[in-house]
Amino acid sequence: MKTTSLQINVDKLQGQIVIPGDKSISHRSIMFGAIANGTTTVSNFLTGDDCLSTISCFRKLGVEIEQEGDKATIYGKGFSGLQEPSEVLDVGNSGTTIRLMLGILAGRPFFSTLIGDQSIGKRPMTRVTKPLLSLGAKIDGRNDGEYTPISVRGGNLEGIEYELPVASAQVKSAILLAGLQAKGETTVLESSKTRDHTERMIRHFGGEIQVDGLAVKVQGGQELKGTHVQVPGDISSAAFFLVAGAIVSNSEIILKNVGLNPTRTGIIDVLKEMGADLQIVNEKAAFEPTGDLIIKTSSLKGITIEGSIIPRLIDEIPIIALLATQADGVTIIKDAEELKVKETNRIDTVVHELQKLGVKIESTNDGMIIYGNQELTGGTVSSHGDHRIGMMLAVAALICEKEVRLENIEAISVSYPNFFEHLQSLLS
Ligand code: SPQ
Repeated sequence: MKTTSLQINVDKLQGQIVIPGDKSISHRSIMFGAIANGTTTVSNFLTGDDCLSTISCFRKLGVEIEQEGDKATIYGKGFSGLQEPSEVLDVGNSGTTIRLMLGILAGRPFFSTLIGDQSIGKRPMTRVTKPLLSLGAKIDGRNDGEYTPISVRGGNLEGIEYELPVASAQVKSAILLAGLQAKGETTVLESSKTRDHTERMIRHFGGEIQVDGLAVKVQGGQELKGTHVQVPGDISSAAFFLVAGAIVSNSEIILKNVGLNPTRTGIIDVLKEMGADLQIVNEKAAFEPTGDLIIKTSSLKGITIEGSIIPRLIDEIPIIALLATQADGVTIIKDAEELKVKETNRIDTVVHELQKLGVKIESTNDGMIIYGNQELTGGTVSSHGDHRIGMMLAVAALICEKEVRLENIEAISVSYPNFFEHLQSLLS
């Protein structure tokens, strides 16, 4: 576990960053490349640890994948080309890998076992395994199937209609991936719209999917065809620099090639509602839309964030909490219980770590209350092995008065391996 002193008390951030590939889309580019027939090429693939875990799992399922830097080529042979693995599939720290793979493996007539790191071992899996069991897969795991290790013997699936008890793109995606291998039709009914990258990928790979409001339907037995995937920059990574630019004095940052899928842009809505000086330029339509973002030092006001916007910014709540410390007035975050089952309990870790820096912030059952106009002091903080907490604390340090030491800094490479290089480029 590495501990580092962070850059503090910065007087400006200036420059331009090309945001690395989207994590959710990079995972799916490998998965869809593997289950499609023919060759898939991927550009701007994210080389974060999580996406490399996805590649390693599919290689163990017999899929030939070449990857060099941000380019990947997958030689897919369809669902039936996946082979029984002779080793356990290790997803590392990646919830997306394990949950989406469960959907794929649910339809495969062979035995496989999935494991992950300590954090994965605490994340709930019955939200995925329960609907997959009703499609007909045989799945078991520790604590009645709730936790890893999880074993799957798949095959002979029948389509179902399933109402999601939680707003989760991972659960929706797992059911759709199983549904593609099931007899008949599979319908997922969402409670709130979650990120729709899986739906877009199905179409991009030549499949059909119907989306009618919160109802998503796929027919089983479709053939997907290999294609090219241009991964946009990750708005969840851009969020750290959007907030840094807004809260550090004398700043102007240009963020290039950011994914602007409307199911992910809650952070932009929040920044605008809080009064940030944010501009979107060079918007481009594609299977995943993109644009460039320009953020300048801003005067902010506190707001309440709740309801259907929450799934559109769920991964940005740690950095939004920091943003709110610099706003005029109180910010309240509600309806965000899902934060408790991420890489860490992100309500507790955000509140405790920011308190260590002298911030006045309180946790609630489903979110937090953050007081504005605060001066941050300094201290020793920890990522607790959670990449988003680590990056939020590194941005917090920029406005701290005294030394800040960050423990377990290496977690950041899960989603943003060159985060510190990019931050450094804005300081010089
Ligand atoms: O992959 P993992 O570990 O679950 O990653 C996180 C993150 O912060 O990077 C969550 F901890 O993102 C999830 C996100 O919260 C990625 C994701 C996806 O790609 O489908 C969906 C969201 O999770 P969920 O549980 O709401 O479906």
